[in-house]
Amino acid sequence: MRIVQCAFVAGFALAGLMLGCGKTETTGTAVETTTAPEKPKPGEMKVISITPVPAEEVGVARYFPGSHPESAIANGGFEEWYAGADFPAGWRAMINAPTAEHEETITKFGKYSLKLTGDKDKATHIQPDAQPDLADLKAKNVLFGAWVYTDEPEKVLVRIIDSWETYHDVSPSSPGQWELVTVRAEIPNDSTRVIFAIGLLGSDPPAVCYVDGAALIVE
Ligand SMILES: [Ca+2]
Repeated sequence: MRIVQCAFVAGFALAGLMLGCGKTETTGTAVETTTAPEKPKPGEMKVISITPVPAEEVGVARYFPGSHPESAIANGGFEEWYAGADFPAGWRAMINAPTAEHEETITKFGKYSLKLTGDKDKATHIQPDAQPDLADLKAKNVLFGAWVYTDEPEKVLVRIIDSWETYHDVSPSSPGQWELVTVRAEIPNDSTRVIFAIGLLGSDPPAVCYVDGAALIVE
């Protein structure tokens, strides 16, 4: 399990010029930073906890039964699919699209899960098509996650991206079994952007994962 944070200076982000990259390691549910804490930048998000299993120990598993009534995103159970296109309703690609297919055999809840196949050259992501307005997320804690099944856990990322394009990531820790993976973070009052995404790192052959029971809880 790891969390990698890459800070981009906003003015140079479009040019893809990375001016600073710090690495933060975690050993449990709490984030441990190897460098002295710096003064938060405007809009910088604070990660409260990340959870591969045992999610039950931190009391979040109840939010991920496949379709929690408090979830702020639609079709987290991937039971609904766009007609004529093999892509789950309520979700869309973020920049580079993984291949999305409905899966009937390896499922956690209901009839279907989401099978994602990545790309051999680049990272691919999906994100909810609709989420709460930013104003409704400010000064709140958010909990985003999903059940994930993969043989290549290090290549699967559940992430929240903040105003500085800092990626707050968590990967599953166990291959070949369903695992609940979540990120909980505090959205600052001066946030300008929050993105929730599930991604696959580029690899050859492309990585494959199955996703079910995704939810976004605004606490
Ligand atoms: Ca399902």
